[in-house]
Amino acid sequence: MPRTVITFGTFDVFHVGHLRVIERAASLGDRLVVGVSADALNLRKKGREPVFSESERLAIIGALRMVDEVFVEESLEQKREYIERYAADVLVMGEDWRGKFDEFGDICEVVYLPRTPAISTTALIEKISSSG
Ligand code: C2G
Repeated sequence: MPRTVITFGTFDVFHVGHLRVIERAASLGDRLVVGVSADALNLRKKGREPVFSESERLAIIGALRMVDEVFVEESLEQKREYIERYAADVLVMGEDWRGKFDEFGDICEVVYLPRTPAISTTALIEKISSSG
């Protein structure tokens, strides 16, 4: 049976930290499904619009060769539904979410991966906006 991995993220202003987590998630199974946060979810969660729209972020993630399928993550509360819909065997999240999704351990394996140090969308936005 092929092993399906699912992961979630905003992936705004795509950078190498995003690439590394997707590569590591893909290496844990045979098929990788990625839920990309909806613009509305982002606004609720972070209080600002992403730089790249949901359709742009979806296009970028979907074009990666490690990614087999992408979908829009409409709400954080639907995780169980998404795991079941895509028949995921493994849920991968960055360690900033450690402990938050342990409840899904009854239907899949839950893995938290370390973040790539010293890079973030917020830091990039600040760097770009102060470079002009
Ligand atoms: N990431 C990383 N290293 C960084 C930055 C990000 O490993 N330096 C990882 C995060 O841990 C996460 C993924 O990249 O696994 C996407 O990060 P975000 O876009 O910040 O995702 P987030 O807004 O936390 O959305 O359902 C949960 C949300 O959709 C997660």
